[in-house]
Amino acid sequence: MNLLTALQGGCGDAADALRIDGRALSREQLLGAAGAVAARVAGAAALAVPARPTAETVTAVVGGLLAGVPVVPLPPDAGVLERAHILRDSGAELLVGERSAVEAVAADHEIAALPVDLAERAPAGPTHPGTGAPAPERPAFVLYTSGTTGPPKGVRIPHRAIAADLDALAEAWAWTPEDTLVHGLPLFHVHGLVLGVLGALRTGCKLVHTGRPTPAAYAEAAGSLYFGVPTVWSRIAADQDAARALAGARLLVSGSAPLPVPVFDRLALLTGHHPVERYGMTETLITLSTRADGERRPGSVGLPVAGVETRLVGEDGAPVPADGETVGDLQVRGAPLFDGYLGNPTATAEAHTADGWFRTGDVATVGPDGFHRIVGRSSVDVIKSGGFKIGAGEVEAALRDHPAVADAAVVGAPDPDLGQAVVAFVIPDGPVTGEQLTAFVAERLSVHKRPRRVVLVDELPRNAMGKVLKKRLLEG
Ligand code: MCA
Ligand code: AMP
Repeated sequence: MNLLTALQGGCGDAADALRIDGRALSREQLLGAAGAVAARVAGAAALAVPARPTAETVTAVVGGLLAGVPVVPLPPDAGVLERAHILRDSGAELLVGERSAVEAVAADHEIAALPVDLAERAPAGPTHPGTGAPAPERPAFVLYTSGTTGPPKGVRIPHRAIAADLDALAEAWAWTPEDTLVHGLPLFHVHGLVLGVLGALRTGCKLVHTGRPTPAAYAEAAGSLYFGVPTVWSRIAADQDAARALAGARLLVSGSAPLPVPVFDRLALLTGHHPVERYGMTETLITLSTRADGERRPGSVGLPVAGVETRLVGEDGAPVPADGETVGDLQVRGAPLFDGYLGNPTATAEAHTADGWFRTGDVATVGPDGFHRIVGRSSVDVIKSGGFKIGAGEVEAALRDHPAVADAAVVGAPDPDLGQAVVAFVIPDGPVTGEQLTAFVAERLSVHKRPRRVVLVDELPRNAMGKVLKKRLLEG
């Protein structure tokens, strides 16, 4: 399946089709270097890419996709425990990307490093990998996502899911080759990587990656289409000059976490644009969105995108009324869905209903007009901070590994900048400081998973079954 149609189509190329990390590449240059990667990695079970936002990272990803080898992005700041888990669980046989990054990871793990050379070109001839087309059901990515407990699970995302979702989004957002897409999101999640990179390579629009998603960088990029998580948009809304500079854009798109209504309103005031809000998950890609040609209502994620169906069910499993008020568990099905957690059929089965719908774990309402509103998550143990999904259980387990920790409970406390901030309540078992525990977590997991605040306590509130009462921790 040709996922990257515009990249491979070769029409209308520009010298700066891709701008990232201070470099500009044409699509022809990218395709040439990625074709060389494809030739070298063909036949591997999977390849891991240390996903700093660079031209080498994009080339490594595209090389894997052309060769039909599943790509496993590694968060660049992943601590030892998280990195070892991802590499082992995914079965990645090669590390492909920037020389310094692949060599650093290979020094700690038993895996071969293959540095990307941007000057290299694909070998000529019709048989090199990349001229064929991987089967639609072949996994394009294995992306790691946190659940309520345990280490992150590998989500297998087939080529067909990505093609279907990007086409549905192009239709909903009137996304064309004339656009210049701007964002500064990480390249190890769906938002920055699938939408933010492959979206540009499939539609044929230019892409500017800003490195970090700062208001100043967004303002300077002069794009037409902007992607951001709510933390990015609220920082822009607080920076009048940066926000006003986006007035010339065509469409601002928010997702990965709820966009607060005051941020929506302020963006509308300063930029003149009502932002599109869309909803998705690693497992489902983007399933709901407001539209470029439709109403963009604050607090609403709109309608199912083409190829997606949704339903809301109550506790008894029966559908809830579409009255815009009654909340139900959101379930989805359709073309952009994943095809299972890698090596974990039990988790895959648990995530689906007997009649084949995926349980998102989010709670929502739907109105008579079909507009959806995400109300929250059914579990307090899944935290969204700055758009990153963080499993409370994973952070608690890391804290409990510290010799001076007797027990720990982690919650997502409301935070005006990050939506939720990771806060740890820890019962110490010896002298230890909050800073030491934060550093301990950062070393083992990713930087964004470390607690922003550690509260040392004598005991944790529990119910009669011994379960920690997290709601009480949040209130107190
Ligand atoms: C980070 N810092 C910390 C901590 N965490 N310091 C102390 N304690 C902590 N716990 C440091 C950073 O390392 C950095 O340090 C400094 O704080 C400020 O960093 P900055 O980048 O400004 O902000 P941030 O607060 O760390 O992050 C905000 C962010 C980030 C940039 C918005 O959260 C982000 O990139 N989010 C995007 C997440 C995303 O793409 N999710 C999509 C998931 P220093 O300056 O020294 O480095 S895919 C998905 O959800 C679905 C499919 C969907 O719907 O999209
Ligand atoms: P992830 O697993 O990182 O892909 O995160 C998916 C989760 O992000 C969803 O289950 C939602 O809880 C949340 N999410 C994504 N987009 C939105 C949105 N527009 N509004 C509210 N929550 C969102």
